Amino acid sequence: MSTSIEFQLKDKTKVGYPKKYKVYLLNDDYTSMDFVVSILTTIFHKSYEDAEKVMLEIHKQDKGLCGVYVHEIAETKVMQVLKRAKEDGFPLRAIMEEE
Ligand code: NFA
Repeated sequence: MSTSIEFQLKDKTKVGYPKKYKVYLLNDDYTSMDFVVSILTTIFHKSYEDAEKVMLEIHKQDKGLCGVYVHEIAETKVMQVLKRAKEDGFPLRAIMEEE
C-alpha cells in the first residue's frame, strides 16, 4: 500500500501568445481633423500620410482601426487618447476590442 501523498502545484507559467486587442478611434462632430491626425502620428506612430487616411476613414465610416496591441499597451493607448482629448477640450473617444 502506498502511503505517499502526491501533489502538484499548478504551473502558472504562461505559454503561447497573449491575446491582442484592436484600438479604434470613433468619429464625432467636434474634434478637429488636425487633432486626430496628431493623435495618430504621436500615440499610434503613424506617418502623416497614413494618419490622414485613418482620420478620413473614421470621419466617413464612424470608426477606424489605429493599431493592435497586447492588453496593457492597448489600455495605455486608450488612456493617452482620452487624456489628450480632455486637455485639448475635444470629445474624441477611443475603444479597445479583443481581436
Ligand atoms: N468628424 C470630425 C470633423 O468633421 C473629424 C473627426 C475625424 C473627428 C475622426 C473624430 C475622428 N471635424
